[in-house]
Amino acid sequence: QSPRTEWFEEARYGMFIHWGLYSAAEGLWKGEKLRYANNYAEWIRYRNRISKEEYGELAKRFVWDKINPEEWVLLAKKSGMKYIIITSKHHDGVALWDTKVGDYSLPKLSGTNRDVIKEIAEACRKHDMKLGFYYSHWLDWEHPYAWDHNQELTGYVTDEQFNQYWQEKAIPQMRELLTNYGDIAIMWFDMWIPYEKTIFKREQLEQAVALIRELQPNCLINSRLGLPTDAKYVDFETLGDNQFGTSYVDHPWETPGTIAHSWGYSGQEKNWKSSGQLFESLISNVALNGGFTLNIGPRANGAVPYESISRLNDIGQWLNNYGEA
Ligand code: JFZ
Repeated sequence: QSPRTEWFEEARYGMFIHWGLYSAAEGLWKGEKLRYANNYAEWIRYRNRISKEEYGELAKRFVWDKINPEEWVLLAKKSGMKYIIITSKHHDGVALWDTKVGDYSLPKLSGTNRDVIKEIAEACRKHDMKLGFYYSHWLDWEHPYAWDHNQELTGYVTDEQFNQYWQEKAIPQMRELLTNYGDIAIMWFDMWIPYEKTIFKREQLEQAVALIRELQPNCLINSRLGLPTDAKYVDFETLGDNQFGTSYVDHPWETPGTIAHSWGYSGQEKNWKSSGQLFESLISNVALNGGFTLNIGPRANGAVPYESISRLNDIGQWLNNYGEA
């Protein structure tokens, strides 16, 4: 086991944050609910076939004088969470930070000089919280040469074209994230099928590993990068969403979980899990040497839904009273 992962094996409980243009849609597009019942709110551009231009308009709905990432950090801290992973770029291709790679970013689309990634990085440093970035490396519905697994939005893409996306957008953007925001604890990738079944070449994924090792030698890489799970590439395993451990595992692992259904904010959520259920998920994973990364989906004004805050508080209170550090 590498010393890199030591803190992660102690941490066990972290906060996932899904926040982006989709948060402003709130699971509705022009009065129409997400197509396909039971779909994720952060997939609305894809599911409801929204054009890039119209989707970009959602950026106008962000309420900048209310948005304060430090509040998310304080909520995590108070809830007993030891790290935060935020969607620096989700499948929609929108960079939350002030990227110099292209102009498809939240700051540029909403005409603000605020850089939420910079702010959360500063708040994490201030409050002694580890920070990780979710970066959607294979799906990017904005770049014409990136991939969408059904080739419905981007159309058919050749190997050469995909490599152009990789070299001109993904790699340079990851370089920015790993250069400009201080210590990054985790790069969290999200390709849930083996790379051989995708357009990726092994060398391209190895290029990402080399970049991360070069710029941030302590940064952990999760298994959804897509390379075979061998310690050289993968620091911890990410199970399927909301899938929990069934037996003791010897290497570091975690489950990413939601409090209701969607990851991004949806006004349509009905079935919120109980505090007890979520707590049981945490405890059962920890008992099997795993961890739990529990998601919140703040709204476009930065507010975290009451349902999420109350459940985080319940778990946090127990941890603060009875949990061993
Ligand atoms: C992916 C994303 O598509 C989703 O929007 C969210 O970001 C989530 C954390 O990850 O969705 C998945 C990924 C993997 C599985 C299911 C949904 N899986 O392995 O079962």
